Amino acid sequence: MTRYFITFEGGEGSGKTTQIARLANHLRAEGQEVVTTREPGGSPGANALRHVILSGAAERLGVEVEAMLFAAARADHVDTLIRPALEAGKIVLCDRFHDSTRVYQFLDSDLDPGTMDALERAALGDLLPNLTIILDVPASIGVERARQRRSDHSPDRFEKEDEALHERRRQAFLKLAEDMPERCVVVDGTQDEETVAEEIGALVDDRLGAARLEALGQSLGAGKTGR
Ligand code: T5A
Repeated sequence: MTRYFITFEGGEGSGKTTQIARLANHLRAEGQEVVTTREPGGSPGANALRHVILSGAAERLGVEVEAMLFAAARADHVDTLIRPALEAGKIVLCDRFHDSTRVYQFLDSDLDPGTMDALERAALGDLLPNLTIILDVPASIGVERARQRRSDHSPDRFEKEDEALHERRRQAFLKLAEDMPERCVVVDGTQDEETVAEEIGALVDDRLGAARLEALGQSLGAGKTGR
């Protein structure tokens, strides 16, 4: 069993949901226990807040309150679903996580960066993803994909924002990857679904192999000192 936490990030319609489902199938076929989840949401408490946030009901309260609501939803999600699943040795795949708050709530905002750090500490404690896959697509493509998919309902709080802002968010995700190359890997989401899935499958197999070797090394080291 390999305890491992993978988050998927990127703009609207970048293919996160599609690729999480494919990666979960790939890992289950290898015999891994996998939990898939998403934000905002993923637990009963967080799902209640998802509706408040995405309906736009909280928008008039301002970006700081929205950031707090995302953090509150995340705290519940982490405590009731993510941490227990990891402690049980499972692989958790999460559609958006704290990097989305960094990009959506803090980009272009005059919020104090200290607020962001404090909210992250409150929601995450010492938990960080082992790997973050950033699916990169130009905003024009992602917005169009999201528009086609939702044909039967109106755009949510964030989908309705203009394309230039979505493109700035894309650049902000790329900057996160540049700043944290160990954790964040950018995958070209404009490729066809199958090619993206193969690239992600190979990347994750590699990382899991390295994590298992490291865990083995640690347990052998502990065995030696215990003798
Ligand atoms: N938010 C979230 C914040 O502001 N702060 C936060 O802290 C958090 C956690 C969540 C919103 O909340 C914001 C960000 C978001 O605006 P959501 O409804 O959960 O909203 O939606 P998103 O996470 O934005 O995800 P989407 O559902 O819009 O897109 P996905 O999951 O990236 O894309 P997916 O897989 O659904 O694909 C979209 C369409 O494209 C097709 C699919 O078939 C589908 O029709 N597609 C492809 N087409 C061509 N080539 C490919 N490679 C394709 N892959 C998928």
